[in-house]
Amino acid sequence: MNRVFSGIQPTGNIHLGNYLGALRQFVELQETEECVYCIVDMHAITVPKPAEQLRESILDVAALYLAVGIDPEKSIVFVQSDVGSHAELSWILTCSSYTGELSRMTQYKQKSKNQESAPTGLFMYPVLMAADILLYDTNVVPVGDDQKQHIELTRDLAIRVNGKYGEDTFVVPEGRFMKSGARIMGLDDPTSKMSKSAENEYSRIQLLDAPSKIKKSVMRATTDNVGAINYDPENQPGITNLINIYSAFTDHDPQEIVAKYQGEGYGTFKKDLVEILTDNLAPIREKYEKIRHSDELTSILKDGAQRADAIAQKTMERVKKNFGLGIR
Ligand code: ATP
Ligand code: LTN
Repeated sequence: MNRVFSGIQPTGNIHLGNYLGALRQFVELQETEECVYCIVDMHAITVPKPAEQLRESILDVAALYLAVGIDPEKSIVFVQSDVGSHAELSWILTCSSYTGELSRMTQYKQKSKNQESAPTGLFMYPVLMAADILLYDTNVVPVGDDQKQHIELTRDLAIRVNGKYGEDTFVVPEGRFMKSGARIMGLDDPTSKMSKSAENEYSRIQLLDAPSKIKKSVMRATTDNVGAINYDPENQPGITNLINIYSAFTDHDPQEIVAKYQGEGYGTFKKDLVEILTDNLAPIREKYEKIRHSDELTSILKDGAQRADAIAQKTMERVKKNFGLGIR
C-alpha cells in the first residue's frame, strides 16, 4: 500500500478546479491507499489575514473535505500547524535548498512580482510544502498540474539530502496529476486558471455556490463567435474548458460530448451543464451544512493530528539522527 499525502490551503472557497484537480482524486485514492490529507494553514499565512478569518477557513475546508467524501475512518485528516514537525523539517530542508532554485519557482515569480517587499514566506513556501510531503514518507502526491514544479523541487531536495545524509533519510515521492480536470480555466478568461483569488467571482464556480450563482457563472462564461461546440483548446478555449468540466462530471469523453451537441448552440449546452453541476454539487452542499458546525468536525481534526503526529515523530527521529541533530 502506498502512502498518499496532499494538502489544500484554507483560503477562500474551494472551486471546481480544486475539486476536479485535487479533491476528487483524494476521495478515490482512500479506497486503495493509506491517505493523509492536510489543511495547510501555515502556507495560508504567507499572505497575512485576520486570525478569526483563518480559523473559520480552516473549518470550512475541513468540512468540505468530509463533504466531498473523504472518510476519516479511511484517511487521516488534520491541520498542518497542529503537528509541529512541519516547521521543524522545513528548516532542516531550507538548509539543503538553494536560493537559485527557489527563485526559479513560477508561483513565487508570479506572486512576488520581483518586488523587494515580496514576503520571505512566499519564497520559502515550496520548502514548507516539501517538508509536508517528506515528513510522511509519502509515495504519491495527488495535485493539480500547477504544482508540478513544487513536486519536482521536493524530489530534488529528497534526493540531495539522501545523497549527503543517508539514502534512508527520505522516501522520494511522485506527483499524481489528473488528466481531465488537471487544469480548469477561469470562466471569464479561459487563458488563466480558475483561481480562488481572482477578483471576478463569476470566473469560478465554488462547491458551495447556490444554484442561481452556478447558473449565472455558466451562462456568462466566455465562449467565442464560432458558434459550434468543438473541442479545440487553441481556437475555442472557452467552450473547450466547459466541455472539460462537463466531461469530468459525466465521465463522457470530450468527443462524445461534441457529437451529442452537434448542430446545437452554446445556450443548450450551457443549460445542460448548469443542470449537471447543480445536481452534482447539491449533495456536497447538504453534507457540508450538516457537519460544518458540529463537534464531530473538531474531534475528527484532533484525532487526525494525533495520528499524523505519530508518523511525523518517527520520521523526525530518523532525520535528526542522520543529520546529527539533538542529543535525546
Ligand atoms: P490561488 O488561485 O489563490 O493561488 P488555488 O485556487 O490554486 O489558489 P490552492 O489551494 O493553491 O488553490 O490549490 C489546491 C489544489 O487545487 C492544488 O492541488 C492545485 O493544484 C489544485 N488546483 C487549483 N486550481 C486549479 C485549477 N484551476 N485546475 C485544476 N486544479 C487546480
Ligand atoms: N502548494 C499546494 C498546497 C500544498 C500541498 C502540500 C499540496 C501545501 N503543502 C503538500 C500537496 C502536498 C497548493 O496546492 N497550492
